[in-house]
Amino acid sequence: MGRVITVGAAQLGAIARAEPRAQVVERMLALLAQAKAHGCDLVVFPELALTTFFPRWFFDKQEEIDAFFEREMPGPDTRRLFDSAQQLGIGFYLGYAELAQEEGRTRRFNTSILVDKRGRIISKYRKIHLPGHAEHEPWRRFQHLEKRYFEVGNLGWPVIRWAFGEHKGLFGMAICNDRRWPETYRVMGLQGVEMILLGYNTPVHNPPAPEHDALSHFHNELVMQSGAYQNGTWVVGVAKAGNEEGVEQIGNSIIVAPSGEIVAACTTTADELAIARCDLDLCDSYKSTTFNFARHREPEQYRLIVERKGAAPPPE
Ligand code: CDT
Repeated sequence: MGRVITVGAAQLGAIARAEPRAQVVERMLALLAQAKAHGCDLVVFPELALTTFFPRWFFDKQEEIDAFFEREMPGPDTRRLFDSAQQLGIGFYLGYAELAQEEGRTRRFNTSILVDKRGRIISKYRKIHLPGHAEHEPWRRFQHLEKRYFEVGNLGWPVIRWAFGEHKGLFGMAICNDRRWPETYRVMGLQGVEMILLGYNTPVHNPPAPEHDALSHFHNELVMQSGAYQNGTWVVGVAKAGNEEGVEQIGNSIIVAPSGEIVAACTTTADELAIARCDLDLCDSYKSTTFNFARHREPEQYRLIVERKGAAPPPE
């Protein structure tokens, strides 16, 4: 039988700057209901799912920036998502901009949460790999100011044991640019992760390296497929897609098995649900053989190489 969790990759199409959160939540509720009708235990929404991808603009007024942030979760507009999750008995991953009061100051993070089938937040992650730049760069067709608007996440990559039904599994989270870095998967792989949930907003055009544009789908699949395989874990990657305020964003939301194979994918750049029955027991076939970390990793060698800042000199 295995430990099967049915997962919905709930891709969102473009969100206009003027679109109110309540309307976006309405779109998400429709996807939640659709997911429930197909027997999903868990739905994964994108990064910064409640608003347009605001780091594409330079704002100099803090109140303009803060209008895109959530001060509480659930808040007045998002409460319905939590209520619906509880009524339907379905969990969800949600990415949002978090404004927190911590250490006696206001802090801003690019955050995701995992909410269980009773509508309770059971895990939180704050994005570590913030891409882009911190200063206004007017030469770009659009900005990518994540380094200006967010702090680097300070929660590590927690992996939690979640009983999603009659079975339990080990779940972790990552956000967008994190997926391009092997450390993201490996830090969770070392904690035994069995499913990584990951939302993203990826423009087709990368202003500093337009020569990569034609490879944006290839790179998207490459990193998630290799991260899944090399750590024997499922990866659920979900996009905010389509032409958002003149910026084309990739869709290409995928569910990847521990074999590295894509088992479900969205085919549009609109609101769309891709569903897969994911057996967490499949992880073991990789974790206990090719990627048996205890048997085959050589952390002492890695440490020596890093300390030496390179390979050993050739023997005399
Ligand atoms: N949101 C986010 O992290 N986007 C980045 C764009 C980088 S351009 C290659 C991403 O990695 O998709």
